[in-house]
Amino acid sequence: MAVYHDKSMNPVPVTQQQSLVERLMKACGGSYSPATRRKYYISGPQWAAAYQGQALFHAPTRAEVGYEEAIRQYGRIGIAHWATHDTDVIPTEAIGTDRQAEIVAGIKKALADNGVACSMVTTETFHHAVWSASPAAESPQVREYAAFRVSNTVRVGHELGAEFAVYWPGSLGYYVQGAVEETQTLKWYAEAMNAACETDIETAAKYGRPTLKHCMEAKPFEPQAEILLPTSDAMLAWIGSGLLKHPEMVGLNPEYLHELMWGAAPRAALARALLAGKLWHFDINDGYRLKHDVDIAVGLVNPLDWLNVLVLLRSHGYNGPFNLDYKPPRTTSNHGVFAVSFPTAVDRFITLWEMAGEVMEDPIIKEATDALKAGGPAVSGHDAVAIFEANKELLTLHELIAHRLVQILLGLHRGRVYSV
Ligand code: GLT
Ligand code: MN
Ligand code: MN
Repeated sequence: MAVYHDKSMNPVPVTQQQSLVERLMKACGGSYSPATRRKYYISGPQWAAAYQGQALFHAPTRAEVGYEEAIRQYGRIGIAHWATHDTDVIPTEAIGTDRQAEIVAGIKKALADNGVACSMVTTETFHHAVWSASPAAESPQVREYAAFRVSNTVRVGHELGAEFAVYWPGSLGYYVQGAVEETQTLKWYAEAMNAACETDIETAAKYGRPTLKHCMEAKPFEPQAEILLPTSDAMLAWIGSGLLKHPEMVGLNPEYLHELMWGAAPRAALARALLAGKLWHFDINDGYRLKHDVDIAVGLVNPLDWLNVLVLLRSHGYNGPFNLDYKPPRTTSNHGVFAVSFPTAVDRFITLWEMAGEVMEDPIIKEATDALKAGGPAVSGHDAVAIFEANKELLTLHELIAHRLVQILLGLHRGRVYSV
């Protein structure tokens, strides 16, 4: 019979497991203070804190976490902003009722008590059975209900002081081909966005606030098999298609992993959004190419790519939210969610942000980049071989820059040496 218990290992009593986690967290070398963390426009979604570890093939491993607890913990950690779906906090049947008003009042109190601000609201248009044929379904009743839901979310957003509204059309698509006519569905979906923007203009005037920034979030696959707006680029085309009454009110909320999932270079996708003036909100997380939406915390899989993403954003003055849209793994306990998962995600982000600043000031990278831009000596005429020869040696700098970026990531520029 197999021996499962190795006698040289001491089982860790249940009562000592949390303190072990706390001690090893300290041994990891400390953390940023809540005051430092609050300086960044970082938001914690209600659904990330509340995620219970469930999935299609996975039963939940954690207990529910309500908004009071999530907001309290975010405030304690120094995550100064909170974001939510309507139905994360308001049961579907209470949407638009007096019960909603009571819940919203409770949320306002929790935010104020914990020094947390609501940055973003989003409408759940994917989970409930009513969305089974998408929010832009053939049925006029469904579409009228979708317009009501997004408009209601806009009003809740103003009530809570949000700046952004996010839309994730993950159910806008199909499993079986032929029944859904794509151009019609995209037009109907635009009608919902138009309703949200019109409600926003009215509501903002009533509250004396600026209108919200309406941000589209793409995901290439899941939950529908085929998705009509699968990438940020597809959304830019839809925003500019002429279907929207207020295209200037609508931008993007790219998610790092959602771009990686379809095989894109997230940094290039972000660059295209920047050029279009539409990079307004950013969901930060990590994961793997061509896999499902694993929503791993920022920097745990692709820290070098993340460093490069942040160099791009820092050098273009991106000042929108960094939304921690990840899912604490189902192996992390309720205690671990707020003792390890969120603080470490925030601290990796801040470290990578700081390192991006170091990259931008690094004299080696700077000199190499300037030399590449200066190019080699002038060549007369259009002699391709001569032009190549004049620049050839400089091009080695591409690889040197990549090496230097890894050195910065590994801390070699700050004292780590090759020999041990
Ligand atoms: C859902 C999705 C996320 C989106 C949310 C916004 S919904 O949790 O997986 O990536 O950001 O509605
Ligand atoms: Mn997201
Ligand atoms: Mn995701």
